[in-house]
Amino acid sequence: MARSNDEVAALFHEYADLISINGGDAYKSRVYEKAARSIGGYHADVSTLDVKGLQEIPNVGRSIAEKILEYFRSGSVSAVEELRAKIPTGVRRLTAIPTLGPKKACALHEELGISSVEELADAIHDERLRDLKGFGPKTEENILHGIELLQSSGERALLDVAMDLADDIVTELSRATGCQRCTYAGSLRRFRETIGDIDVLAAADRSAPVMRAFTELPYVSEVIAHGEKKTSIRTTKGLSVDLRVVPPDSWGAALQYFTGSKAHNIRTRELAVHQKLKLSEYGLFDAESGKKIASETEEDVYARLGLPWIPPTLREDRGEIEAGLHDELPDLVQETDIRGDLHTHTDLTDGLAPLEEMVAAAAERGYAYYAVTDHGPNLYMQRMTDERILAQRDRVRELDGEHTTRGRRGGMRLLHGAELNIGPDGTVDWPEEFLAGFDLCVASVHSHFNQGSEALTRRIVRACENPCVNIIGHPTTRLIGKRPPIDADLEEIFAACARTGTALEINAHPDRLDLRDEDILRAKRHGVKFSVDSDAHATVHLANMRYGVGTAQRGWLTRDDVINTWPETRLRSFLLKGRTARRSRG
Ligand code: DGT
Ligand code: CA
Ligand code: CA
Ligand code: ZN
Repeated sequence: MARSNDEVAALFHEYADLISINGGDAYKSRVYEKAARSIGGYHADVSTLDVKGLQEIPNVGRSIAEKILEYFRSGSVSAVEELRAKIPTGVRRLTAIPTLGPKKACALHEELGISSVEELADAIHDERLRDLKGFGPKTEENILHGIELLQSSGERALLDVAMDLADDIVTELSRATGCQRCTYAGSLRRFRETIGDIDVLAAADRSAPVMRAFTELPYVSEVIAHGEKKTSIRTTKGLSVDLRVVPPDSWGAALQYFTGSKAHNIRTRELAVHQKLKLSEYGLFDAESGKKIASETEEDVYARLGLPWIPPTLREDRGEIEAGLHDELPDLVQETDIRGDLHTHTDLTDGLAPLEEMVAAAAERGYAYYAVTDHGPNLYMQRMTDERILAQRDRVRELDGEHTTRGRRGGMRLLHGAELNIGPDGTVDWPEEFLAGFDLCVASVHSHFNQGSEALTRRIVRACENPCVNIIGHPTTRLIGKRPPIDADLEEIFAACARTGTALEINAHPDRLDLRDEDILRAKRHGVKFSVDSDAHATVHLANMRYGVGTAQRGWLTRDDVINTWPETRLRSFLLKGRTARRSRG
């Protein structure tokens, strides 16, 4: 995806925040908020558009279009700079706390002179917030929670941010003189949910030209270390990148080493020692004679240790070594196995693109089926009505099978669904008679995150017991670095899913990745099935599927575990759930 769109979106999000911090009008702030979302989800690269082209983006008018042009012309937008200058950096630092809004941040700065996250934490512990209007013990607890989240996510980047950058670096370095191979390794190759730093590996006989190409990348803000074997840089966005250049014949050993994880490497090294071998980033050697035994490919290295090649997403020392030794590694689900997306939105609710565009983009991805699941009426701001959803259903039926995807007989099948809201008591938007008219229903929690554990658990179990609910969307509702997972009893929910034939979603949005890998592993033991979905609100989000599949792999899932890899007939019979029994009885 075009990075310039993300840049401009981030700038306008900040501008919207600055407007509210400054006590500006809420309407204006919302206008920029909306524009930011539209730009982030727009299919064309905004840096290539003129004033007219820019105004074709939903929610972008002339004045916003001009600010975008100004940004690409001069590197900044004067209106944004003016507000930045007005607001003390201390206040801006405070708004980095995900649970603290701009108004409260301002009050803290003005009333108590607090201008850093640390000062705020101290003030809460000294109970100095108690006297401020609008700050109760509950607010304090929320703020402390936010500070914890902020500090635990630390400097780690979200997966998509790191991946976009790494893809770009690998493309650039591959063009450098003498570069024979280049790829990313480390946590990124393992698809961890957040990335500490990017590790890039290149193979070349002479490292200097590759190192030079690296330090000359346009977004390098600082060269931290510069050497023959390893160079480290920091980018303008604050992310660090390590590049190692190795001789072509040690490629496999180096890739194995720098992919990690550290825990996995320790285990592979132990295996080597037991066989009187020595494993390092240079190769696998005979411990006594020092003779090199394997190094060119990862497959060679693993084979000489008595292991099959282990997929990077499994390399966390969670049993993959034992499984490998017994030839019991799972046949992991791949992105190419995915036949369709089962949770997506259109502009009928909070999506950015009309139905026709979403469907065309899905067909472009080669899907055999595709579900449209806009929000039900209980998220009141979405203004859904029975008439509107039924009108959408008619349109979906008309488009069903109309897109023929390359290499497939017959057209892409469309499923008409909805994303229901699981209310505080576990009920959902529509009565069963109405729900039975949908091909599938996703149901998710969107509010009341702080109910007690028992109430939260009962709430989701009740949704599972609804015969029309097929998938629990973003099951723990966490937002990485922003909102913790809800405190429900997951084991009980997993058991309910398995018992009722309800799938759990692996939401592929890089802010969510929900369920997370460890929970997937636990759920799988209960026999739960999963649906890997993009939850796309724009055509460009459909491509987030790769992060969902990576997460599914980290949870050891195979095709059989993932319902949207199944042929359409098997999927449809899973989706009937309790509805058949009800129909034949009734
Ligand atoms: P990150 O950057 O925190 O997201 O996680 P990684 O896994 O990318 O860690 P990083 O960048 O420190 O190191 C890259 C890989 O290099 C790591 O996955 C395994 C390998 N490695 C680094 N330090 C050690 C070490 O002390 N021992 C062993 N065996 N391997 C190491
Ligand atoms: Ca790393
Ligand atoms: Ca590193
Ligand atoms: Zn959704």
